[in-house]
Amino acid sequence: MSLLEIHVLGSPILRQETKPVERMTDELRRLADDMFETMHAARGIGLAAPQVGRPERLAVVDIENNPIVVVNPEIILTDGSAKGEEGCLSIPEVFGDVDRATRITLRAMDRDGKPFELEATDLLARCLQHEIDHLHGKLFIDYLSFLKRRAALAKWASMSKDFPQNIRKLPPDAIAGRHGEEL
Ligand code: K1U
Ligand code: ZN
Repeated sequence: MSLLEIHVLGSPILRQETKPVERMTDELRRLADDMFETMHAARGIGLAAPQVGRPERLAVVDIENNPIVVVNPEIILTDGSAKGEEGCLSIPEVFGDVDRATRITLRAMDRDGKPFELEATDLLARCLQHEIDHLHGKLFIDYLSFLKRRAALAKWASMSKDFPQNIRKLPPDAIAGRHGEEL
């Protein structure tokens, strides 16, 4: 497996619509594996293909040791709503509260291309909505009020120079187990 580079705010691919996956291939399964490794190394709970510079409609999430690959995900039901804090591996150290559905049902393909439906609540539902937004070029800062978005962008402006070409390279020693322990 390999650590992938993460595209950060300012990289055009983060604002592009993704392309539906027609058929799962070994190459896309390898991409999903590399995305899990990158997400764990960055201490994240989700990662979408555009964040690693790929145009496919594919994302991974892992909360409490429950790794899930979603390919061409579609939310078919939502219920409830709650505000909760979000971060983004493509906008490091910027956080904001976002209103999201507290329960969702989604339809997707798994890493073998098999269709499935998943009901998710709370943090898993929030994370899946965040990842599906990435697949449509949307970022959590788009939901912030004018003032909070301006503050978030000001914080980002002070940090973006640390990411030449809008690329975040994780140090090789960032590779760690799922709970942060060194291997
Ligand atoms: O897609 C991403 O950028 C990953 C992002 C997913 C996410 C986090 C929080 C709420 C919704 C979606 C992250 O993993 S950010 C880092 C993180 O682990 C985290 C940050 C804030 C709250 C909880 C977790
Ligand atoms: Zn994100």
